[in-house]
This record gives sequence, structure tokens and C-alpha cells, in this order.
Amino acid sequence: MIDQFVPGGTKMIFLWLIPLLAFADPVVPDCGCNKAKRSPVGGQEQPTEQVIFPKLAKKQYGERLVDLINHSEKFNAMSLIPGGKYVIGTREPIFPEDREHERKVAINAFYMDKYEVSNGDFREFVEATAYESEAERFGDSFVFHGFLDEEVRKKFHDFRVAAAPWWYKVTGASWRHPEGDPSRNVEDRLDHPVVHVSWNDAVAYCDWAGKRLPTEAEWEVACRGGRKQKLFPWGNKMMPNDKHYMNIWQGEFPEADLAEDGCKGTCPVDRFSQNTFGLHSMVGNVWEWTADRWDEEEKVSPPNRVKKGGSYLCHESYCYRYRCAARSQNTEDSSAGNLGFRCAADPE
Ligand SMILES: [Ca+2]
Ligand SMILES: [Ca+2]
Repeated sequence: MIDQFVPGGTKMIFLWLIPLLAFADPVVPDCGCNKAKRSPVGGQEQPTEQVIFPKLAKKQYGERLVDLINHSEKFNAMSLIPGGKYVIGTREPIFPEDREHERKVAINAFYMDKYEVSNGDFREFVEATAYESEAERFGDSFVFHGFLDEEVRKKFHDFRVAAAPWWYKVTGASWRHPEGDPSRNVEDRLDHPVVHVSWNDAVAYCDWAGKRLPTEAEWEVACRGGRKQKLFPWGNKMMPNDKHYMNIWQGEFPEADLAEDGCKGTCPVDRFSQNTFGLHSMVGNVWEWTADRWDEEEKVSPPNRVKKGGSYLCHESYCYRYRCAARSQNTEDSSAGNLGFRCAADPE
């Protein structure tokens, strides 16, 4: 069921600053989400000032309405995000090394998928094109230890990510078999986000759909839903009215996910409506690839690409990256069980 979006309050902002400051220490534990990489990266360890709803003349509202009504099939389940000048990032970076500082951007109006691309969507693409994902070609992908039984953990004990030993490189793991178990597929979770897809896979899917990956600026403007300097798509309070607005981790990471938000692992892509644009699970559920390179100056091949939004594995104590301003990266050929994407499109 789709939850109705209820804007969060801002009264608790000062109480929120307390935990934020507590985690401002440069030695911050990390979930290792960016460590599960296929390719080594240069010596590293392997493994607005804006109003989004501008005051429009009545005539312009009419044109916008016509635009929405006449949208082609391509724009079904997409939201029109207004172009303009925006400010992304944050004045109070939690992870300065991630370069999540404030910066000004300008974007054109574009359409954004309301939902993360689902297993059902990706299966349709594969059936139409016989596309083979990179994880299938490599023969393995990174799986979180919580989804592996003891026997499998023993078998792949030596294939863990050194800096984040809860990530196992599991033979046979792919979008078809997210746990690497050939007897388990995605038939019972076609409405969940596709995972174990690389950046290259995401580009191939969006291209097939007549779309493209969003840039990081587009992704973040869409995430913010017209709000300035807020932590989350709906405001600053993580749980307005004690209600869960995203699929992240509750409990002691990485051992005990209490799943108080109703989801252990991925949840259906339409579970959490998060902002006034009608976008779902921008933060939480799965990380989402963007078109941008992590660092234009970086001389690595394949390059790292920016991913946004955090995932069901994120917890404030380890990976406080389920914020619109937060960012991370992986190499183009990397895939993992908590990394997916959604597409954007230009108005025709
Ligand atoms: Ca959860
Ligand atoms: Ca997401």
C-alpha cells in the first residue's frame, strides 16, 4: 500500500543538531557501502535558494496541467521536476570527505521516475533484449551477510571485503538470484527494487526505456521536493508523528536489523511516499546510481560514479547517508544487494 505523504514538522531541528554534532567526529564508522567494489581504486582498499513551486500566472498553471495530462506513456509514473537555480548539499556536512558541502546548481525541467526500477521492470527489459547484467557476466556480486546462512558464509569466508567484512562476494549472486542461491529468485518480489545492477546495467536499462540516468543535481533537487536545507525529502524530523518514512536499518548494525519500519532488506518500491513530488523511497530502500562521475580529476578505470539516498542497511551510527545531501560512490562495474537506480527523462 502506498503511504500518504504527511509533511514533517521542523520544531525538533535543535534536538536533531545534537546527534549530528555527536557524529561530526572525523573518525566515523562506516557501513562499507562504497567498499564493495569490483575494481581497485588508486591505492584504496578493494573490496537553493529556490522555490520549487514558483508562483505561476494562472495561464502557466493551465499549461503545466496540460503538460501533465498529455504526457506520453514514457512519462507514466514519472514526476515533472521544475527547472531553475537550486542549492544542493549542506552547510553542515556530516561526512566532509564525501564532499557533501553546499553548492549552487542550475537544471532544466525534467521528469523523474516516482519509483526505483523494480525487479519486474528489469525483467521486462531483459526479456525484450536478452541483456546480460555485469554481475552475471562476472559470475558474482556482493551480498550482505545477514542474507547468507552459516554454510554459505563459511564457503565465501575468504571473499569478504576487508574493510567491511559483512559484505561477501558470492558466486551466482545477480539480480535474478539476489542471495546467490539458485533456488531463490525474484518471483516473490517483482515489486521490489532490482539490485546487483552496475552503473553500466542501469544506463542500458534507462536507454532501452527511452530515458537516462539523472545527474546528481537533478536527483538531489528531486529528493528535496521543494524544501531548502532539510535533511530528508519531507523535512528535518526522521519520524514525523512517530511514523516511518523510509526503509533503513533499526537496531545494532551489522548484526540485528529489528525492521521496525516493516522491511528487512528491500521493500516494495511504492511503500514510502516521501515528498510533494510524489517520489517514493528516494532515501532508503536501495542506493541509486546517478550519471555523474565521483571525481572528474580521478584517473581510474573504470571511473567511480556518484550514488545517492542510502539503503536498507543504513543506520545513523554507521552510515548516516539516508539524507538528500549525502553521497557515496562505486566503480561503474560494481554491484551489490543494496544498490539500484531510477531513471530520468527530458520533456519532449
Ligand atoms: Ca528496514
Ligand atoms: Ca532509494
